[in-house]
Amino acid sequence: KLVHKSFGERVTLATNPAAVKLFKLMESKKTNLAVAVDLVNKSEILALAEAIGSEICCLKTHVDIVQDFDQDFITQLQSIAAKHNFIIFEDRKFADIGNTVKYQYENGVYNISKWADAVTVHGVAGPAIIDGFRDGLKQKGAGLLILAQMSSKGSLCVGEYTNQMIEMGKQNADAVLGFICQEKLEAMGDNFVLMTPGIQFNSKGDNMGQQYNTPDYVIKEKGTDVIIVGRGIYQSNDPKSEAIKYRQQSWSAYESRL
Ligand code: 5FU
Repeated sequence: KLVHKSFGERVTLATNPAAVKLFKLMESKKTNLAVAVDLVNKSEILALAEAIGSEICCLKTHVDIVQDFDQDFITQLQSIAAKHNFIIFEDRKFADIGNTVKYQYENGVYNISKWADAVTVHGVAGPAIIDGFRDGLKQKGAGLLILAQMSSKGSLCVGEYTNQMIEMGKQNADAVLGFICQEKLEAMGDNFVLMTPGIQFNSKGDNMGQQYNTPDYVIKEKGTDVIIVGRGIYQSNDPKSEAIKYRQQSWSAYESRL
């Protein structure tokens, strides 16, 4: 059985600035709920962010699905994040060589490095990918989330690959905020934030490989820190009250393991 430290204790162990910020935020705001807002219109995303902002620690974006993306979208999202005190994390899943991801992170239409507090990375190209992020991360005080495991059926991020991803994080703890995973493995330690997608109360999965667990299960039984909920919240009739339910279950699961 794993022994769990509180987010407050883990603030002092974290070495990435965004990890420090997130542990502090979760401890003070008392929420470990992240919401994946996979909507395709700027106004819908901003309205949802405003509605649920008080309940969440992170808002996860897929910025490349936003049909009417513009700089004003980012400006408004950042002001909602500041008002309600949550971080913004872009689930871009970078996976190329260091030199290319540097361009993808800092340039193009989205300028992700200017506004995202965290971004996701596949380590399949090897650890040098992280060098492509260092300048951009430093300027913003941001962090990387390494994909150690995935929620989808037949995922190849398993076994020795997962172990190598944990090792990559530990070797680059200045740049790495944490892991996207389905369970806490002992090697992950206490200085990283663990985030788990594939969470829903009322469904076991979709028809495209997604697999769901409950907040209770992944936090108590699997030892994760933050749950990432998408359709379970943004497709519900009342996203705000649904977010409150996910928040309550995930926070009390966290408290019960201390
Ligand atoms: F890394 C991962 C993963 O392993 N599974 C995921 O589902 C990321 N995701 C993301 O979490 C995915 O891209 C969606 O944005 C979100 C889950 O959304 P859902 O609607 O709750 O299934």
